Parts: sequence; C-alpha cells; structure tokens
Amino acid sequence: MKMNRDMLTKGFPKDFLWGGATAANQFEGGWNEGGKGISTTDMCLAGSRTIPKRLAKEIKEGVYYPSHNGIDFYHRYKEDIALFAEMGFKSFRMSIAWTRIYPTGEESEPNEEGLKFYDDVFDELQKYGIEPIVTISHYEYPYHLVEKFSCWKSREMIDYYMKFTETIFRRYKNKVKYWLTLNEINTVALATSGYIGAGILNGDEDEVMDMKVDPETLYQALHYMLVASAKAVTLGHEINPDFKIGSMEAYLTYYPYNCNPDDVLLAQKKDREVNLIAGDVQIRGSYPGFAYRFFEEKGYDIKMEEEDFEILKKGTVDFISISYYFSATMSTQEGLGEASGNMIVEGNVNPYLETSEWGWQSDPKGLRWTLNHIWDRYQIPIMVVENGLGATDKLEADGSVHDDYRIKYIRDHVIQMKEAIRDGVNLIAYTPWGCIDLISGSTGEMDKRYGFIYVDLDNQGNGSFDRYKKDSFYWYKKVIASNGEDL
Ligand code: BGP
Repeated sequence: MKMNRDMLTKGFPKDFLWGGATAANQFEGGWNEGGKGISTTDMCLAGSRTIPKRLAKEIKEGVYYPSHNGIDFYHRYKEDIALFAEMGFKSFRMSIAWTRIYPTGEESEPNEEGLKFYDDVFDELQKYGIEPIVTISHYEYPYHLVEKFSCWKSREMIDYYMKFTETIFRRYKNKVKYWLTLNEINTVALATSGYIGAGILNGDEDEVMDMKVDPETLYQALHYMLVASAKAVTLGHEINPDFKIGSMEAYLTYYPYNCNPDDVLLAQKKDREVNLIAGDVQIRGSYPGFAYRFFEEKGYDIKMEEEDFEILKKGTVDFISISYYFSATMSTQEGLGEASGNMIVEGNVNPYLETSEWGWQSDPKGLRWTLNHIWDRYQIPIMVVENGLGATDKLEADGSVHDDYRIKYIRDHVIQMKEAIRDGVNLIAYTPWGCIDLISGSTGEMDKRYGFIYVDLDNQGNGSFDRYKKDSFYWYKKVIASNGEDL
C-alpha cells in the first residue's frame, strides 16, 4: 500500500471535546447543605490547603475555610452552565463530592438530595448538548474515614470507594458516558500530597497536621487506589458497556538538565517513579519491572494480595487523561542552576522557559513531547483534562478583565496539541483547568486564577460572587467555533 494524503491528520478531529474543568471541592460550596457530610478539604484553612486542622474550634471563631462556599456553583450552576454553553463547550469536566452522596462514607443508603443535585446538573448540561466528563473523586474524601482509618492508608478504603462508585454509576448510567476514576492518582506518590491525595493524617490531634507522609505508606496507598480504580473500570463496563472509563494522571514531564548521561537516566527514573508506574498499571494492567526494582531498592514492602494481579489485569482503562502545567529539569550535579522553587516537583530552573507568578515553568512544546511520549507507549485515546495559567487578574471598573497572558498560554498549548495530533496522537479532548475562577488547589486561595470567567471573591472569602467574562472568554469561544483553527 502506498501512502496517500488522507493518511495525514491535519488538525483537531471534528468531534473534538473542547471544554473546561473543575472539581467539586474547589468550586461547589454548599459544604453543609443538602445533607452533605464533611470532606477532607472542608478541614483545610485558606492558605494551607494541604494541612488540615481540627474544625470545631475554628468554626466557632468564624475562621474561613475555602471549600465551604467555593464559588457557590451549588446555587449558581444554571448561570455557570449557561456561560459555558455561550463559550460553545462540548464537554465539561466536574467531580462528584463523595460526602454529598455518602456523608460519612459509612451509610448503607445514599443521600437522595445529593444524588438529585447531580441529576439537575447533568440535565442542565444536556440541555446545551454538553458532555459531562466526571471525576469520581477529586482530592476529597469523607473526613470520617480519615479519622477512622486514614483513608487510603487502609485496604478497607477500596470497599468504601466501590460502594460510592457503584451508586453513581447506576444512578447516572444514562447521563454520563466519560468517567475518570481518581484525580491525579500518581501524585499520591509525591510526599507533599498524603492528606489531599490519599486522606492520610500524620500528626497530633490538636496540632496542625503534618502533611509529610513516608513514601512507603504513599506507594502502598497508591496500590490500593490502583486496585480500586481497576475494580471500578470492570464494574462500570458491566453496568453500561458504553461507558468510557479513563485514568487521570498529573503528567510531570522531566527533562535531563544537560546531556550528561547520568542526568538523562535520572530524568527517565523520575518519569518512571512518578508517571509510568501508575500509568502502566492502569493501562497495561500490571506493574512494570522497574517498579519492583524500585520498591526493592528502597526497601518498601508493598502489600499486594494474590487477587490484585487479576483485578489489575482485568480493569484496564479505555483512555488516558492527564493534567499538564509545566515541565521540570533533573540534574545529578549539585549547584547546577537555580532550584526551581516549584513546590510540587523538584528540579532546576530551565533557562529556556518562562516562569509564572507561582514558580511554574510553562512549556507548550513539552506538551507536544508529552503527548507523543504517552501515545508511543500506550496507543489509546488521550484527553488533556487540565492545563492553564494561574495568574492574578484585575477586574476593571467596566467589568472587563484583560488577560492576554492567559490567552497566550492557552494558544501556545493548543498549537502544540495540534502538532501532536499531526504527529499521529489520538487526542480527543481538551478541558483547561478552572474554566471559571475557583479556589486554588495548592494555595487554598482565590487569587491564583485560571478562568475564562472571573468570580468576584477574594482570599478571605469576601466578594459578591458575581461572574464577569474575561477577554479569554471571547477568545476561547472563537477557538471552539473554529475547531482550533482561529487562534
Ligand atoms: C491540579 C489539581 C487541581 C488544581 C490544579 C491547579 O493538580 O488536580 O485540583 O488544583 O492542579 O493547581 P493550583 O490550583 O494549585 O494552581
């Protein structure tokens, strides 16, 4: 067979899922309404989202907890969805707050009011032909289960997760097609994420809890989460064979700082430990050889039951979804370059890249590289379900917001996604993060904004909650309308 021009992919496919992404705990609010229970993030104070404190005392003192009001999507979802529709969204990524459905995690029956809320949201989306992409759990767990057994520190958590998952799969089986099992599952392995990622507490009762959890415990938690994720995939396909169930990883792209082969190997090692262990298990159905070597060399005794291997093999995902914000560089030589200062990944400043106000180094071409890297390894459809620029915005007196920096960031990434598609990558969706301003995940504050829609709210939770269209709103609308051609 000869090559013909039809084999060339020119640009975004015609059914490409343009949209935006959110998470319940960062934007819903209504934290104690509709029978909702307390979640892990409801215990995090502003400015210290990864460090929980005991609730009762602060509540009495009126201390501000960002997830309590979020941006009030709980009451304003119709207005917000209408704005998404105006931008032309084809898809909308959101998560279901576990504690709306099972307030403590332990109830035998789900909370009808919570289920009804999501029915209403899905119906509203459907009115505009917007396809929901639902994260089953996005960085929040019932706080009761934290107190009981530190969530994913315990194998018991798998059953609780499955009960919740089965409930929502059955309830929404005709309303939701795309599901993501657990948000950024791989970040659990980063020692900064024990509480937010896995609900693991480490510290004294009345003290501020220590967010550092030892890596062995974290990789054990990751194993339980991977088993739960695989069980969810298998169950979902039984409930509705048309479900498309995906993995969700924070893709942390590592470059060697220079051409020293030791740096090259170090970057590869980081990619394996942080990205590929979780990816291989979810996509190929088993741990790669380097994972066993890594556990052995570190002396981690990861407990795996005989049945787990079968479960993992059976429950491989239909597609991959990733978040992608920046790349990082790895060096084996000390004193080479400035430390990046990014609190999520270690590494040195890359002199070829721009750095955001929060120390994240934007790398659009790195996205093309990353998509090719993933595609070459797995050959299943890919979604970019988080990407964007966290920046301080200024609301002008006339209600406008001139966020040309955000337009530039997204444009540059869209260009590189198109390049990846032309390289042959099967990319099916793009949902930039925080399409409407919401509470930042890492800072727990409002002034790190990502949205196309501005929300009048400050770091202390003061403001009218009114929504305003930023310049990027009109720009993104044009991008969607032209299917990525008019940039
Ligand atoms: C990802 C999380 C999101 C969101 C995003 C942006 O890691 O999945 O929940 O927080 O990062 O991060 P931040 O808000 O800290 O800038």
